[in-house]
Amino acid sequence: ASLPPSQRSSWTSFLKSIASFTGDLYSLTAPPFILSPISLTEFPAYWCERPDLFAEIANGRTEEDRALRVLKWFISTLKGQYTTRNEKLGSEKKPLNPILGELFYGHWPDRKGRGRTELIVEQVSHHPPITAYYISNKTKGVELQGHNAQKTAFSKASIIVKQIGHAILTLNLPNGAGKETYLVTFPRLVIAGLLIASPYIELTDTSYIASSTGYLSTIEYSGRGYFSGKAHTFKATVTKSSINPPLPLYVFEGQWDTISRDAKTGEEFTNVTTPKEEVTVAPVEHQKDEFESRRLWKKVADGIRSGDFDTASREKTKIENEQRQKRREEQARGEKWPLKHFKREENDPEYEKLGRVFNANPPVEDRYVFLNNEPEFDWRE
Ligand code: HCR
Repeated sequence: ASLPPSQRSSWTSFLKSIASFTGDLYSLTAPPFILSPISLTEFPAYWCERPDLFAEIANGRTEEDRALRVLKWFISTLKGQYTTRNEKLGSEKKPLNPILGELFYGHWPDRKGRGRTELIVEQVSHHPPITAYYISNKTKGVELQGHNAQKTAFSKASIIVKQIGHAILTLNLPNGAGKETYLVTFPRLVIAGLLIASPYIELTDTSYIASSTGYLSTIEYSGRGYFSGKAHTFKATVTKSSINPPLPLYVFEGQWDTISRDAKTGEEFTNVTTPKEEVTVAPVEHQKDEFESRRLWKKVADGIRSGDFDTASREKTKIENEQRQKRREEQARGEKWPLKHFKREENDPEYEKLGRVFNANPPVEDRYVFLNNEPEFDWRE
């Protein structure tokens, strides 16, 4: 992909501003062609675009079986999380920077008894941007609660994104047999392709899934030019803490955007070459809350989609000014914006406990606890 000549100089100055910057990328003004009409509050939907795999975690017969199913679900989300914009919009793009209190609600319908899965997202901080989410399949007793933030740096013509935050997957076992929890951490991102103005994501380093049952999945990522030489490569090693030394019980290898296999048997582990299921969202005219993402950004998104960047930028400035005004008024009254669905807590005991297994860095993190106040999902497909 080559850069449209009219955008060349704005892209170059955008790159220069990134190179000399170490704050959050959202606040930088980017050239129009790199703008996405989608807000970052929509991103947590990527966790569940294979709702069958999410639901099937509950069907695991043993602790080991369930740990493998959690790993399979996680790996199968990566293609959606990190390649969707390239597939849909031509390259990675700059998402809309959510406002404080922005909401995104959605669901995946019940099909073939898998249960209905619901998604609740709230932007719990604007600066730095932090997105909290709660995803649940009540029929199967599977829940995911987490928050995401990012720290960015510039190195060797790429943007390096360290993901901050974590998610806890809870599995409520049937017949009151207790629950299992899984701490999920996130990989580091490299945004490459900047010099040709065609950004794409490669994953690097290591992420973990640590289970309360003692199973640990260590997932190493690499791209072109590393150990396999192939893009989007991973190697997941599953160990159990009670087995000492921690010999690998399983190793899965392959591409997170296509297929991976059990390294010993060659049996297929993940396959994301089949279509995924996008989240169902109420049409804007049925969205009740003015903070619901697609309703809030409608005029900006329409402008970006139709190439009317003047309108997009005017509407965006309007929203940003209103926000600034709100914050000033709150400050004058000595108040803080009340979150709707989440409550921040300084420490996540689950993170601290399960994180010890792999020496999580940092050793302590905050959490956003879901308040169990589901919106009225009264709009139905
Ligand atoms: C880094 C990024 C915003 C954050 C996005 C995250 C990390 C959010 C959490 C999701 O679970 C996974 C995810 C996927 C995206 O790849 C990642 C975005 C990629 C680009 C965007 C930057 C803020 C935009 C930089 C501008 C570019 C394209 C030059």
